Amino acid sequence: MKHFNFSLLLVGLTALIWSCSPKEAEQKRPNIIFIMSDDHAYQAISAYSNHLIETPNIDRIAKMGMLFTNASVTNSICAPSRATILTGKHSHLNGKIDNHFPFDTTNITFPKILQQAGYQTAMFGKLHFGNSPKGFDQFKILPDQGSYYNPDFITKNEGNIKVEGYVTDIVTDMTLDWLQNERNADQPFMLMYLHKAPHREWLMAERHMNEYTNKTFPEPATLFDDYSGRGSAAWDAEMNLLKHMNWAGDSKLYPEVMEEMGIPDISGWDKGAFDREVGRLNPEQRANWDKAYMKVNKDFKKAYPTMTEKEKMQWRYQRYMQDYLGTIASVDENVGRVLDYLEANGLMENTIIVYTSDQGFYLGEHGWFDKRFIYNESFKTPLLVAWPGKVQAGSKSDEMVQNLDFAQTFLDAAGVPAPADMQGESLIPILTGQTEKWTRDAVYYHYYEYPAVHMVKRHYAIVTKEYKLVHYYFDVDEWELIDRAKDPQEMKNVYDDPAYIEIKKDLHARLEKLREKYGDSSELSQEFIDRYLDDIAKRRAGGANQQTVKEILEKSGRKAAYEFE
Ligand code: SGN
Ligand code: CA
Repeated sequence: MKHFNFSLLLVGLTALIWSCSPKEAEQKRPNIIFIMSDDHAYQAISAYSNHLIETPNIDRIAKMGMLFTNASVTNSICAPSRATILTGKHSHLNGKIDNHFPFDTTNITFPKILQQAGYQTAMFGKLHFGNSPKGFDQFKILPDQGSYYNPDFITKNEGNIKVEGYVTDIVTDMTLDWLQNERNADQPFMLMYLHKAPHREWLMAERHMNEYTNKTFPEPATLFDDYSGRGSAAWDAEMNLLKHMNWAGDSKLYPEVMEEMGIPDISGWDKGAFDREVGRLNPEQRANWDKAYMKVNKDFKKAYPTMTEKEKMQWRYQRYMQDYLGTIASVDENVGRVLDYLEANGLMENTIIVYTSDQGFYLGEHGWFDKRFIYNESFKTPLLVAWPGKVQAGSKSDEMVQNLDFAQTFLDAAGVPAPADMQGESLIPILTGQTEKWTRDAVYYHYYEYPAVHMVKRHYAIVTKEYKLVHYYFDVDEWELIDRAKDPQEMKNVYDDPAYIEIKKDLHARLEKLREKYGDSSELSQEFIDRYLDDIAKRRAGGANQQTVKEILEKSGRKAAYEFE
């Protein structure tokens, strides 16, 4: 009912605003292109640092506009981040707390509002909601996680289709085709161009395989972290490159090579993952794939029998980076194609171009891959925004902005009022150099998907520019305090250090206030926990080890009444 009233009000308001002088107003309303990749770490964008890869095209956006060095997410995992982006609300309010439940499409989202306000809307690529997007005039999306090779798409007008080729190129072709042939020049547009890459299992385009499988990358300083300075959450997580990464599915060993070398299947879906992805290639594509990866396998067979544990870790890191960064090479090229199109067609002038990721990612820091944790590499996310004429070229901001802020930013840019219950803040003041209007000094974080794949414990936190105060809960009750300035690599929990008594007190009080402000509470979390436990029973915890899940549930005093195989 609340939503219905709001929509009516909105239609009325926008009609009022745009009826005065439609022509003039239409010209002013900016187009919006929201480019998002999946799991793209800021460490792998050269506008942030070029120690791993050059991304000249993504960097063009920062050169034309603003680079955010302190952008973060509210819940570092795929579908919840996307839900927060669309709704401008924290997970506990939009209901999408983890990857498991489908998104509640009755939520008010900024695309729905912009569509009602006269924007032409389209989405291409990965959504990962378990249902189709609402508020879009056109969409072609990948089902669930999607595939890298010869991917399937769910489309608004053509049903389900399979397209031959490489996913990053195809999603871009669809985007360019829409810009060229479907875009209505009389309307402003809001386009979501959403890459699957560089998501696991990191499969690159044929044209990059030879180059990237032969590259060597610098190791992060914390590759051999033993987690001794922190609590049980870091210890218990299953994200270690050596211990938890699949040898076939991730590192691209042929299943028969694994067998020959006596390497066991770690996750239970290792060889299946290899077949699922590589098995999609047609014979010609497969022959090209083999050209690069047979060499990788041959070299490995020679080296493996005498490798130390340390060398195995190093090998896995190199393999990981080769494939992960190889997928980013295609993302960068394709972002370049879209920017070139905008330039060639006079669309740069009045278009907001955003490049971001659904969250950050560990590239071997702390010995990890994946995300979920509040430690910097996955809490922070890349954010580059261009808006020629409005945002100063080559500018930078270290303000604590979040994915929570996109909805209100876009509505603000379009001159459309945002619903009062959206929880972000418009970034327009920062983008246009009026930073004195930006007052946020802390952000709130809450991660829920546990017990589940990668076993990162539930936690909520307050983050300021100086500190992180984190509470791990569910089957533990542990607090962590990180001094961000003194310990940028986040190796030491100083919660029990007497030097931090006052700081701790202050942060606890501020955390409580933030939880109140955003309407999060233990009671609400309990409701979600119960819902989640039901889900575990049904879905077998999304790849997590069932024995571990059972033990965790028992240990935390929660029912063991569920059936486990
Ligand atoms: C899959 C991946 C996980 C990943 C989740 C969530 N395993 O389960 O490593 O954390 O997706 O990723 S895989 O072997 O199937 O790739 S998310 O980006 O969708 O949140
Ligand atoms: Ca993701």
